[in-house]
Amino acid sequence: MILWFGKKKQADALKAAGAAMASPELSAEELAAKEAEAARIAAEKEEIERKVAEANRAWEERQAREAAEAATEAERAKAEAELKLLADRREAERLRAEHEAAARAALEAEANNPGFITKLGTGLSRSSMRLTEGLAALGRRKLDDETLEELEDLLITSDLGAKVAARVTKHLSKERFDREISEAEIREALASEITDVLKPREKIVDFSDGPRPRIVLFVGVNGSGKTTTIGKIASKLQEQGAKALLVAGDTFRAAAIEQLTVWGERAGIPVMSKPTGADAAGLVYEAIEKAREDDLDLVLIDTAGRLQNKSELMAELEKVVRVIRKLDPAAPHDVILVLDATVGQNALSQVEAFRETAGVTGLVMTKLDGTAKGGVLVAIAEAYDLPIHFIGIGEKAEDLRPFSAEAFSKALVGLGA
Ligand SMILES: Nc1nc2c(ncn2[C@@H]2O[C@H](COP(=O)(O)OP(=O)(O)OP(=O)(O)O)[C@@H](O)[C@H]2O)c(=O)[nH]1
Ligand SMILES: [Mg+2]
Repeated sequence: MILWFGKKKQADALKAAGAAMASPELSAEELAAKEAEAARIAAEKEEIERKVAEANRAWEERQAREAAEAATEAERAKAEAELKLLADRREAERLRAEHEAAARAALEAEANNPGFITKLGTGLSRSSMRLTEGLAALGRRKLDDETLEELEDLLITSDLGAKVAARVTKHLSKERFDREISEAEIREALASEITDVLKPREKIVDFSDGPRPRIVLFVGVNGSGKTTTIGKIASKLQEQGAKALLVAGDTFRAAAIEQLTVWGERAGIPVMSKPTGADAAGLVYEAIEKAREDDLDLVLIDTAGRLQNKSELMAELEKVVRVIRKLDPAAPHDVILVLDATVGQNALSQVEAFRETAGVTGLVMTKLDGTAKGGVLVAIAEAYDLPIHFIGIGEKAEDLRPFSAEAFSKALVGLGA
């Protein structure tokens, strides 16, 4: 009875303690074994839970570590890419500078080549003749007021302009007044003075540089040499492998279109044209769009010759410039005024008018062969802050030369020939 009661009490106690399925029939050993088993299972479960938690923690730690590693790697790759980009840019810049320096050196060598100066001198012989003869007449003389006055007159009549004439003689008198001076010395001194006036205007243009497509507009009075100059430049560009397009913007005359086409064919550079009478501005618009599509380097646009005092024609030129600006506000990138040296002092008013209308950025002077008026280039250089890119000394492709202040000055005073 007591035992029974004891068993029941034990069973109740077990029940109360939450022991599962305690059986009143189990003996004390069995109960102890069961308890031990339950404890073992609980311990095992706890061990498994601990292991799972540990595994989870390890996994989470690994995840975090891997994420951190990936972030570091991404940072490193980004920094590396940035460094590479910087190095690439530096290299491209270095190559560009190297190319530019080489092109400049080649052009300068060409402009200062003694053979060229001799040729320019021969070309400029008529320009230099008046000066040369005059200088020879001055002979070996004392540089007194009378000689200086004669020299000043000589320079004025050689189209150098009153301002340059006064400046040069004043400078000469400061340095050598009242001293014996030989003809050769006068020439040397004169060449040096003229070089000083021209030097700031010396600017060799490198069409391979700058924006793409670089849009270059040629303007000037009738017959100044625009079409020929474009043709000569096209020949050079072809040699240098530029991808260019010539535009026959002189739609007034059939002969003009044909003339440019001949130059283009000779140089192997395409020419875009429209029938005579077509709107020049429209043609120019289409040409620039095409150059963009074809990813060309250069567009050289010829225009019809127009006298600077014909306001209607000047307005038409303004329209061409306006249309170009609509496509690209920075264009035309060059507006090159082509001047004919034979017109002498009239060239000054051409510069003034075309600068106003078309925003001239640079000059070319043609026909320096066979004129007595080449000195006007010095007057222009004195009056206008405009670079002189090229000079023309004949009708052939090779007769367009980069402008060199020194070569020109020497040839003008008869030192080159
Ligand atoms: N001697 C010499 N002749 C040149 C030179 N440049 C151009 N010419 C000649 O001058 C003439 C006129 O040249 P173009 O190129 O047709 O002149 P343009 O400015 O296009 O003339 P328009 O289209 O009528 O306005 C041509 O016979 C050329 O061969 C040069 O430097 N020296
Ligand atoms: Mg022409």
